[in-house]
Amino acid sequence: MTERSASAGAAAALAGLACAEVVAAGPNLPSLADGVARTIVDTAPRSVVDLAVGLLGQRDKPAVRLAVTGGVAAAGAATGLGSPRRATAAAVGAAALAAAVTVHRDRRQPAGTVAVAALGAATTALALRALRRSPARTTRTTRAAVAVASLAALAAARAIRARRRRRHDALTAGHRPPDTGVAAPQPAPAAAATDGAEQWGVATPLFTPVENLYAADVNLDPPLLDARQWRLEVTGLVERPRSFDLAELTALGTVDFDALLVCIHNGPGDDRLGNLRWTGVPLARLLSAVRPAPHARTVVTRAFDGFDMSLPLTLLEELDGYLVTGVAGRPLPALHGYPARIMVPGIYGQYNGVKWVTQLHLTDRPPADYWPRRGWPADPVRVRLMSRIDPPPAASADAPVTLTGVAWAPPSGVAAVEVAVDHGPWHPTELAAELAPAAWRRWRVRLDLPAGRHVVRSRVTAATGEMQDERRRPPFPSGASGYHEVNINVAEDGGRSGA
Ligand SMILES: Nc1nc2c(c(=O)[nH]1)N[C@H]1C(S)=C(S)[C@@H](COP(=O)(O)O)O[C@H]1N2
Ligand SMILES: [Mo]
Repeated sequence: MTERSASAGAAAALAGLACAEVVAAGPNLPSLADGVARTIVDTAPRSVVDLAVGLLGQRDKPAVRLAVTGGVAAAGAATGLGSPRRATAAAVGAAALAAAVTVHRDRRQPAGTVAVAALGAATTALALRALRRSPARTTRTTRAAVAVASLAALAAARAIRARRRRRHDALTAGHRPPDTGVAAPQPAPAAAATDGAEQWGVATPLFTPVENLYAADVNLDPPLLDARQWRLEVTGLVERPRSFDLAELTALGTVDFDALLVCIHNGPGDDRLGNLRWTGVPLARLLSAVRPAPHARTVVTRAFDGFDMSLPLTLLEELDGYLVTGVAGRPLPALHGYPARIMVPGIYGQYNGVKWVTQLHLTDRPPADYWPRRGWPADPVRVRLMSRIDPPPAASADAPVTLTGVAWAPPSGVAAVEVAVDHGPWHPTELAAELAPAAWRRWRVRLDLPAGRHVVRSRVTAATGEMQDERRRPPFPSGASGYHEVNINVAEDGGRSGA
């Protein structure tokens, strides 16, 4: 006797998924769940992606994974209501589809990926058969237990992959004997790494710790590339097409530069940006080694994950671009593009090049890149100048309050930052020394504020004289804008008056 049951179907589908994920995680075969999730990322309308980033921020990836897991359970529930033969056919069909989209994304291990999918389908079919037998023997509790165990196994598979990534970063960061053949970036001449504001109590550090740098990309898990096999192909309209390994690239000469990386989704007050010291080969040097043809107009930067972005050569004459191999004195972490990424300070992250870069292709054709195909402008969008206020300290009316923050205006740099209280007049602030025009600049201001609740706004003026745009704009299509505002409650006297 078999019972047609949604809960048995859902539990069986989760068991199949968990089995596939655990088996794939061990030998580092691609994750089918991530393959499906990536397909969703690649095909979702631009407005849906924007909404997800806006609502979820850095939780976007766990959310997509959760959606896939939920989708598998729901599909299983529907399947559980059908006949056993149909249920098996549905499991095989879903697994085949998952394998196809996963292999399409990552072609490194097609046979292993198909085998994992087959295992998942078989597990689902067998589990469904077992769970659907006489309701007396397989109670709701059994089904719930199978579902819970499957979710635990999915978490374990994630933990295995997270551990592998940490090991990869530790290895490439040179924490182990250098038997990996990976060339660490050359130690660069020690430029001043201070802006003189260490004693100011600015909450935002001058340099963002790499571990705290936001991450944005279309992958569920970053690719873990082997620098010994990695190459950069320079192709298209060049006199000397060439393939470089990492050592050949760094032999062109690396420089250190301080610059912001800003996501186009970074709204007023947000944290989707970082200020770091990067190490890289100037693109000008790299391009002169291959000699672009006179009619070449654009460098298409292509990456291992299928992401691509075009940089007009005229833009590269105006802004310095780099092939980045290191950050904060170490090789790039996997999450941020190991072994190399392209960066052009002054334009937003999604335009300033690609992480895990594999190819630079010179062309005279118009761009047809990952995001422009989905509606974003094809021309690189410049970073908007902005000022951000640190969370205000506790304040009372009997002493001035010090507000601090950071402001940026790449590529020209910050000339002035001002603050206004309750829409009153603008007060100048004191600026820390400029690290680099493409970096952020810290500021502070002392204000005497009467007791009560106030709103403080800040704005920046660039070295070019351009002023920060007050208008609130969404990230699409040209970057979020608007003044950052914070509320501050000033107590009557020394905070003794209580709330
Ligand atoms: N290969 C690749 N490069 C990429 C992306 C991507 O999805 N794939 N995303 C871009 C986007 S949208 C941003 S904001 C920056 C983020 O870089 P980070 O993750 O190091 O902060 O990388 C850019 N480079
Ligand atoms: Mo981004």
